[in-house]
Amino acid sequence: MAAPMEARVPDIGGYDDVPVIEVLVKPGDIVAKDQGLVTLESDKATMEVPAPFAGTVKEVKVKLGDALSEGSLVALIEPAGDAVAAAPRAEPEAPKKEKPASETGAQVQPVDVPAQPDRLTEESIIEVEGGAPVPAMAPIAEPGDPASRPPLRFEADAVLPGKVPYASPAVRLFARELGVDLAQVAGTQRGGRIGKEDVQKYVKAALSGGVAGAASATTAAGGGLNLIPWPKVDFAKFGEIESKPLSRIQKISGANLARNWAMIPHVTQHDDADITDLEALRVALNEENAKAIAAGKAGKVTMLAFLIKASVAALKKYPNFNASLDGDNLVLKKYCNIGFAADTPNGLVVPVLRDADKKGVVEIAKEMGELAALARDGKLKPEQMQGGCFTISSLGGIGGTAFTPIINAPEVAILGVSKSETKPVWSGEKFKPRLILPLSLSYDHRVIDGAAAARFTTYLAQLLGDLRRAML
Ligand code: CAO
Repeated sequence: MAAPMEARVPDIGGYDDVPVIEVLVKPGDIVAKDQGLVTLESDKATMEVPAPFAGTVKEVKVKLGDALSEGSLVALIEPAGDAVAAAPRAEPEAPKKEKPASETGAQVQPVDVPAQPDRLTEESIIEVEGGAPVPAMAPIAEPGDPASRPPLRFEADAVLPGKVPYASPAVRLFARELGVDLAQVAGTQRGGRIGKEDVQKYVKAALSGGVAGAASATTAAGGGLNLIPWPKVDFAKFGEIESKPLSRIQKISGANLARNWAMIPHVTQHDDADITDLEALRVALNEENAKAIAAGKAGKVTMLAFLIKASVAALKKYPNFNASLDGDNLVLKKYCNIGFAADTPNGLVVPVLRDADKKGVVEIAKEMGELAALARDGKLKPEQMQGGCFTISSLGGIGGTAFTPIINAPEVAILGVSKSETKPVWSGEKFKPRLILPLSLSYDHRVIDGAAAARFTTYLAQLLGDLRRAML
C-alpha cells in the first residue's frame, strides 16, 4: 500500500486566508485527479481545491470555516496506480504561503494524465466580483511535458462508486443557490459529471413532485420550498372515479400559476369603489348605441373597459406598478398593455390589449370583445398574449365578494374584481343606496410596499367613483 501524500492549496491568484465553505470529501473517499476536495469562497470568488492525483482520501486536514492560503495542507491522499511514483511523501503541516508547486515540486505530475495545473483551472473559479473573468489558469504544455500527452478518459462511476458528486464549482454553486443536494442528482455529462442542466432537470422534477425525497434535498442548504411529496392516494378505494386529462392550456397555465404563487411574495389589498354613476353612464352609452350594437357595428361598453381605463390612469400615477423585476433592477415600462383573464372552455387565458393608454373606452370595449371571442375559440395568436404590463381578472359577471388573484409574472400586480352590489352607504346624514364594486389588488411585496398598494387602490376607487379625475 502506498504511503499517503499531500494535497495542498495551489496558487489561488493571490488570495489569502480564504474560508472553507464546503468540505467535499471524507476519509475513505476515492477521488479522481482534479476532483474538488474543498470549496473556498472569498468575497470575490468561489473556487475548488482539486486533488493533485487520484487516490483514496486518508485524512482531511481542514474543516468548515478554516482560512486557507496557497500551500495550506488540505488532505492526505493515498495515491492510486501510477500517481504513486510521482507523488510527494506526506510531510508535517506546511506553513502558509509556500512556494507554488511548479517551483517546489510539491505537487504531483502523474505520468499518464495531463499535467496537474499549478494553479486552479479557469473552470475552478466561478464567480468574480463585477463579473470579470479570472484569466485562464491552466499551464501551457511544453514539448515533452506530460501535459502534451493525450488525456485519460475519466469515468466517475468507475472511480467514484456513488460517493462524491462529480461537478464543477460553477455547478456546485448553482446547486447550492437552489438548495439542491448534488448527491441526489444524476450526472449526464462525460464520465458521469453533473452539469447545470442536470441540476435544472432535477429541480423541475422536484417542483412537479416527480422526485421522491426532493423535499429534504432542497432544504439541505436552507433554501428550497421544503415541500413534502405530493400525496399519492388510490381514490378508487373510496368510491367511483373518472380520470380526465388536463387540457394543454390548463397544464401551461397551471405551471405558470404554481411558479408565480411560490416565487412571488403576494399580498392582496382589498377596497371598494362606488360605481353608481359609472354604471349609469355605461347603461346610458349602451342605450344610445343599442341599434349599432344590435347590428354588430359597435361593441357593448362593459365595466371591464372602464376598469382598464382607470387602471391605466393609476399605472401612470404610480409607475412602480407598471414594472418588472430584473435581478436587482426594476424595469419601468413607458407603454401600457393590459391583460385580462378570460375564462374559456379549455381553461384560463390572458389576452393582452395593447397601448390601452392611447385608446378610448369604446375602442377598448370593442377590442376586448374581439380578443375574448378569439380566446373562447382557441384562436388567440401568441403575440396577442404577450407584452402585458398589468392584468385584470374580473369575476364580477359570476359572483363573489373578494378573492386573491395570482400575479402574472413578470408583472408586479394584478387587479381582481368581484360582483358589484347595491349597499347602504352613509352620506353623513343618511344611508343611501350605492353600487359598490369590490377590488382586490395582489402585489409583489418585493417591489411594492403596503402603503403604495393602499394608495394605488384608493386612487383607483376614486377614479371609478368619478372618472373625470383621470383628466386631472
Ligand atoms: N359586477 C356585477 N356585474 C358584472 C360585473 C361586476 N363586476 N362585471 C360584469 N358584470 C355583468 C355584466 O354587466 C354582464 O351583464 P349583462 O349581460 O347584463 O350586461 C354580465 O356580468 C356578464 O359579463 P361578462 O363577464 O361576460 O363580461 P365582462 O366584460 O365583465 O368580462 C371576460 C369579459 C372575458 C373577462 C369574462 O367573460 C371572463 O372570462 N371572466 C372570467 C375571468 C376569470 O376567469 N378570472 C379568474 C382568473 S383566475 O382563475
